[in-house]
Amino acid sequence: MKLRLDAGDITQLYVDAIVNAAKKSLLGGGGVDGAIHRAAGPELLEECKTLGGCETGEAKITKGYDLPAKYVIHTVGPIWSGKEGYGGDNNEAELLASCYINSLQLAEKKELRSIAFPCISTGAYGYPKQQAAMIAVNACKVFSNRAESLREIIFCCYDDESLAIYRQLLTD
Ligand code: AR6
Repeated sequence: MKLRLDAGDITQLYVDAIVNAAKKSLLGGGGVDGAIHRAAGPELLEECKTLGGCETGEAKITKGYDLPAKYVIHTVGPIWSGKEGYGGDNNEAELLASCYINSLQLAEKKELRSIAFPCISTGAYGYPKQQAAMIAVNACKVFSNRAESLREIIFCCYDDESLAIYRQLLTD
């Protein structure tokens, strides 16, 4: 099992599944969610409409349609409510870890080999980037010890700050 970094747009990746940092309705939005829906085409929204939304920390899977990725795993990250350095007050850390674990579990259930994550919750939802990255890497490392089908987990960093943070964490 390999954990690696990629810089840039997650919609361009040829992997079995890309993860979407979605909202509870699963009906599209801005940021990476908007980019994924644009690149996948309107059929993605049609399938999302049949899913009945998604709770924070949970995950649901759809096909990838026009994306190079075969599947999209939609997960809903927590909205940050704390102060930087003080932790969130509403279970944010546990919920963010659940996003990663539940997405990985869905990928295993479908016997996928590769999955790429964006930096969930660190855009519109305001989660401090360093704290979110530590949770992401830790959850994926723990999961990798019991992975069966998965061979590769990619952290897709869209901005330079996230890229630097993940580079540091993955070389530690
Ligand atoms: N590829 C990879 N990462 C990207 C891309 C891309 N094409 N575009 C943005 N990012 P955000 P959230 C990064 O705001 O904080 C949506 O409206 C971005 O730099 O997309 O979980 C949903 O519908 C950041 O590091 O997601 C929800 O309402 C990361 O993706 C809400 O935003 C996450 O930023 C979810 O907020």
